[in-house]
Amino acid sequence: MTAAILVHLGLGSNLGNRLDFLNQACRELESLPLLKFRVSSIYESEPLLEMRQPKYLNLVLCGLTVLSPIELLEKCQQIENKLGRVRKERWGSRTIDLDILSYGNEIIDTEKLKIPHPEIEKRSFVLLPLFKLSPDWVHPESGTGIRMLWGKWQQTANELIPQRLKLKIQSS
Ligand code: A4P
Ligand code: MG
Repeated sequence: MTAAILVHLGLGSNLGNRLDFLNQACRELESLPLLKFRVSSIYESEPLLEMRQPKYLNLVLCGLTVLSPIELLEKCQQIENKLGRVRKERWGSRTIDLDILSYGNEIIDTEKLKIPHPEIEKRSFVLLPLFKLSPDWVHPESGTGIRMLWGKWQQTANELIPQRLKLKIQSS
């Protein structure tokens, strides 16, 4: 039997009914299935690089999967398409964005898939929910714990910290 792997995913939405898109994406991901599914609080964050875009709702979730990394990426892209994501420009507005943050301790560096996600350390909307959800998470490449990574971001970045909202994901 294939061993199940713990994966962490980052979700973001900044178009339309953002909460609804996050809810739908969570429902789809949980039924992949992702076992022992857990989800962080929902945070509102400013778009990266002060792009002229609506604010994002972001969250991080985790669960156990028997899918391979590529199979998981394909499932994520199918869910993005199903929820009406249109790809126009890199970092453009989107109904839903699903990024694989980590897949166990694996390091993958291909054109199609980079794990851990290369931008984790720079992104407060990933670091903060990841820290709250899985405080023991360790970056597979650097071996640095999430507490340290989040502390470092707060010392060095000159950006607003994402705001935790009282909104909740409806469990399926
Ligand atoms: N890809 C490679 N590695 C991965 C991975 N680990 N997870 C490839 C998911 N996809 C991965 O992604 C482009 C390609 O990346 C995919 O075809 C896949 O093969 P995409 O989702 O089509 O394009 P994108 O999302 O516009 O590009 P990218 O580089 O993934 O952007 P990000 O990093 O997702 O940034 N501001 C706030 N506040 N909150 C946000 O959530 N998100 C973005 C998008 C910009 N600004 C934001 C937020
Ligand atoms: Mg993406």
